[in-house]
Amino acid sequence: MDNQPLKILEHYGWNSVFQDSFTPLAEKGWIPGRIIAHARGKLLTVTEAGELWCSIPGSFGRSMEAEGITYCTGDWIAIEPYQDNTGGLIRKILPRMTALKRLSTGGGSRSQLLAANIDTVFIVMGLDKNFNPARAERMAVLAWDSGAQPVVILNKADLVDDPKAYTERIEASSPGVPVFPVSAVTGLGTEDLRGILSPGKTGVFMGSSGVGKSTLLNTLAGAALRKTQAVREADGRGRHTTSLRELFLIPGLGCIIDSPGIREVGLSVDEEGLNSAFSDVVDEIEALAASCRFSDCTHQGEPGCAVSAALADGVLSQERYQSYLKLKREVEFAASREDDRLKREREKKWKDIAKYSRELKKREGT
Ligand SMILES: Nc1nc2c(ncn2[C@@H]2O[C@H](COP(=O)(O)OP(=O)(O)O)[C@@H](O)[C@H]2O)c(=O)[nH]1
Ligand SMILES: [Mg+2]
Ligand SMILES: [Zn+2]
Repeated sequence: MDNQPLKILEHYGWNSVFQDSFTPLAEKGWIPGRIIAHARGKLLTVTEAGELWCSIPGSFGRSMEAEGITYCTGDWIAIEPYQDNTGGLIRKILPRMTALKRLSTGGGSRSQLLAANIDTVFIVMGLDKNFNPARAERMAVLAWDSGAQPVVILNKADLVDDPKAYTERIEASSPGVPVFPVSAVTGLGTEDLRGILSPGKTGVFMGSSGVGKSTLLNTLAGAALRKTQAVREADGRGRHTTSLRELFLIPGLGCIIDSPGIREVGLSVDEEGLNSAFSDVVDEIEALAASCRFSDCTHQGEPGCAVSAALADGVLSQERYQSYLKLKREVEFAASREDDRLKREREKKWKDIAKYSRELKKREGT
């Protein structure tokens, strides 16, 4: 291609590979679009004509379920637009170039898929209390597995004396993964990050809540695209004020997916991570539990359960509650596995010690 300016969709990553798989679909009058957010079974997409909300036809939903496939932010899809262009229907998910998934814990659930068609996975850690080379390593495994290039961002470098020391530890434990110490607040090191993406490329932020992903997005964009935690606390309206959009186009830089749902789920989610990810659900359950008939109610169908009533009334989101329970089971499962592993290690250690002392005795005997 010569120096034609990029079309909108090309800025969003549209290329000849997607075009090839789309060509036969264009004949049906369908148009291509990229999912930039989804909520309550509706997809917000960007198309050559601008943003378009798409619905999922029942038949499509059923066939996705049957085939065990799902959509996620970053997917390219074929859309059948309504006559009046006020929306459309998703008709096909185009084959993905890459897909970031959480580690499979068995069973093909729809929440396994985190982001699609990404070039770079930015593993974001905070140099406050969030630094953990082992965790970076596990996240890098997920990233490599997705087909994208992992990059570690050590944010909040303004808070430590010697960022280089942290950089070296990651470089030692995660070979082949570039490491960037930055500060989203002072801007330190963020210029170096700009070289990673380019127009048409997509990165995704992965990392615990509070490490500064949204702040970094805003710093890179030079605009407040995403509300940050401090802002959210200040405006007193809680998490509901965050924008729905998850995939952001930063002119001249590329696209970045900043999704509250992508922390590090499926790695070693701990109780704390679970509670912070679902603080809204946890708070609501806690408040509701006071009205349950039984003080030791497990909210699993007991009579007079306020949580069940809230779910039935739609006061508590069924979808969110279910994903909370699912992750909670995962946490419990991971914890029990970890216990087993520690137990085995302990047993092996004692066996080794016993063997060693037998050998010592033998040697002494000779
Ligand atoms: N000192 C310092 N604080 C930061 C930096 N980046 C973000 N923060 C703060 O960390 C908190 C969480 O940031 P946020 O972007 O909401 O984190 P997210 O949950 O990963 O999106 C906010 O209070 C930010 O101001 C940084 O580079 N240095
Ligand atoms: Mg955020
Ligand atoms: Zn209950």
